[in-house]
Amino acid sequence: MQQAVIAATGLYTPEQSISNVELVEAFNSYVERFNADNADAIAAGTVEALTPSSAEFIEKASGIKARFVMNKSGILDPAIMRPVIAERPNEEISILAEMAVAAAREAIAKWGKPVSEIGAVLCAASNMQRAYPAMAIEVQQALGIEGFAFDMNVACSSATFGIKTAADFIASGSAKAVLMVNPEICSGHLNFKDRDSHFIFGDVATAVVVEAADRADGGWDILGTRLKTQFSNNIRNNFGFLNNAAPEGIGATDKLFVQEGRKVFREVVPMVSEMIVSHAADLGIDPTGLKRLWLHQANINMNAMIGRKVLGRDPTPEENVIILDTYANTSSAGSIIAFHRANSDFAAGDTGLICSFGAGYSAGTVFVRKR
Ligand code: CO8
Repeated sequence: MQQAVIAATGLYTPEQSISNVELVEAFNSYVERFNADNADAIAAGTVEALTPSSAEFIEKASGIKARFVMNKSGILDPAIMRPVIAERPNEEISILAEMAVAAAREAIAKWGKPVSEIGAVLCAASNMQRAYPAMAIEVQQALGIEGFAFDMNVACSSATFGIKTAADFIASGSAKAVLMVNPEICSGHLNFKDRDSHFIFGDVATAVVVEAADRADGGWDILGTRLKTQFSNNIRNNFGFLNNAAPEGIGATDKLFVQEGRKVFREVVPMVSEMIVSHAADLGIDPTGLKRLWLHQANINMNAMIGRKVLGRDPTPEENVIILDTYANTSSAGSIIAFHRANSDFAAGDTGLICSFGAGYSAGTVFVRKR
């Protein structure tokens, strides 16, 4: 069976960023306006007054200080409160594919081989721009790659599921190299009028080239991959192709991201910690000896708890990489941004873990060793 290697990664970061203070200022203006417009109904008890948000709460509860976005002006306009992204004609590359291509170009340039060696493209992300044609096929076309391509969605766990799928294609001989991209415009499905979640997500794209070990010059041996899913209603987005058939139409808020954040925290931390420890044991890896954790980036306190359970001590900032302070939760891309930005000090033989977790529930572990 042919082993697989992570050969290179790439990152596309949007130009615009929103700080917590800016986000909260816009939200609180919206709240003030809503409460003033509905003063009579609020006084009569038929409408509930909205409560302001706070930048201090956001940073303390999540570790997020800022997020990158594709459109800042719409999100920060209290009369709009959503990104405004113009639809493009079919002849033009779509915005999600464009972000993915930018990240892929960096990964391919670092890899240093011609795209003719890539046999498959996977677009693994939480939200696709459209049902079809696949984003992955658009990326394939833009980069001049032959072979096959398809989209896959496992919410925040999409990237580890994508790496596993790529490694399996290599093991079975379906492709010699696979490009996996994770474009995320999370702001497009975030309810910026919801105090509990308006701060959580940001936009970004990442890319990973996975290659057969016998052809790879360097990179990272994939020592083992494991996937897990367990149904939960605690993170949902009911947007879908049947919305148009629903009696109430498309506008309901459950067609955007909703979650029971506390329950997610409580249930996902033990599930993921146990999964990492048992996968490490099955691979003969001592988890306390891992040099680095590149975990999914949803909440800094969650990552600290998982890090402590896996390493058996309080991890140092170098051991447990945090990028959510400036990127927020970027869904599938989070653990790949962390890996991309914090692996250059690894020596041959050093071992680390890429791990993602999120809606489904879903979780994926990818143990890697520097070649
Ligand atoms: N400002 C001020 N106060 C607030 C705010 C706010 N914005 N929001 C809530 N509060 C208040 C609450 O009212 C509450 O007050 P009280 O105690 O008086 O009732 C208090 O703060 C505490 O509220 P919470 O219990 O909600 O706060 P937590 O401490 O639990 O923190 C978090 C909330 C940060 C959401 C936390 O629960 C968390 O991070 N949980 C884990 C979430 C997670 O990992 N989710 C995974 C989602 S990602 C995924 O898989 C989906 C992928 C799809 C992506 C698509 C893009 C849209």
